[in-house]
Amino acid sequence: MTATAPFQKTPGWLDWYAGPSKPRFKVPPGAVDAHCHVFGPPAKFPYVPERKYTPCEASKAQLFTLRDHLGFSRNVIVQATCHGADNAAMVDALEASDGKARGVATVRRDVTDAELRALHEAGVRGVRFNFIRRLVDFTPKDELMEIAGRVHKLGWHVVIYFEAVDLPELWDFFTALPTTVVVDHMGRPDVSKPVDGPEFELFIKFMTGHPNVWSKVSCPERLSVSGPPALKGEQRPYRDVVPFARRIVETFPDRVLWGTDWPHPNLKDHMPDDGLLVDFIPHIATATALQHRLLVENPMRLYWPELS
Ligand code: 0GY
Repeated sequence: MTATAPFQKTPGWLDWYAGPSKPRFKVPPGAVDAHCHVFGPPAKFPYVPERKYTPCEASKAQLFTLRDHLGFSRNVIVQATCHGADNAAMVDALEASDGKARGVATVRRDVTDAELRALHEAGVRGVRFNFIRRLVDFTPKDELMEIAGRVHKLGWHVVIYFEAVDLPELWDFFTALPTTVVVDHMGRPDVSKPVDGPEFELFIKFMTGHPNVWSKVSCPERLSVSGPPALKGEQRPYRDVVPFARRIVETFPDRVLWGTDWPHPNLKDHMPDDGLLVDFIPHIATATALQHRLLVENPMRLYWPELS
């Protein structure tokens, strides 16, 4: 039995796409992939027992190779639930990045101030609160609010991941957070519903009424019902997601981020070509100035303010 045998990946899980195409869209110099992960290697960084899935390995070296291939300059590495509150694999990647990666951690109430300072030193600038039931067990909101108060003092932000149907129930908690709040994947709208229907209007109201709320306009491959283009040359990849992402980019141009979500955990039907995901960007940020804010100015302001 090998050291990694207890970490057989979840049945049905697709491996990440090994030969991504070169994007046709050239990202601006200094672009940041603001949502991606590293997994393992499990022999060194084991997955936590409470995880809901076991991923395939996705190393820091593979992430940095993808960054260069796609034309990006920097990464924001987000702690994934399979590593729980053990941030070691993410921190290891930050430390190997030569300052080109920042991180978003998961911490529990018992994290010490010294541990938070060490995470900051490594490049962590936020914590993630996950409300997706298939990914995590419930954490009491008072514990999360206490963590938010502590990381606020370090100048960090809170990343929230939830499904659109749960926004009404989570509204009071989200709007009480003292930090900048970054929403993963546009709050996972149901894109088969109208872009001006009540569900997405509530998300727009959330961002409009709360200038501390940002959104990642990421993960068309997760949200799309129409799916990827049949052919690489198709002009409108993930076309049903475009109106949703475009509306957010155009309404809140200074509060949007974009990321690949590599290595795309939990995808079972279709694994995106990351080059094609980059080609999605000009469909949602059509003007050069919007692309620059989305890919460079906004992430730099949030993650590398000392350089922006
Ligand atoms: C994502 C999305 C997912 C997984 C995680 O931390 C995670 O395990 O975020 C998902 O399954 O939707 O952003 O990577």
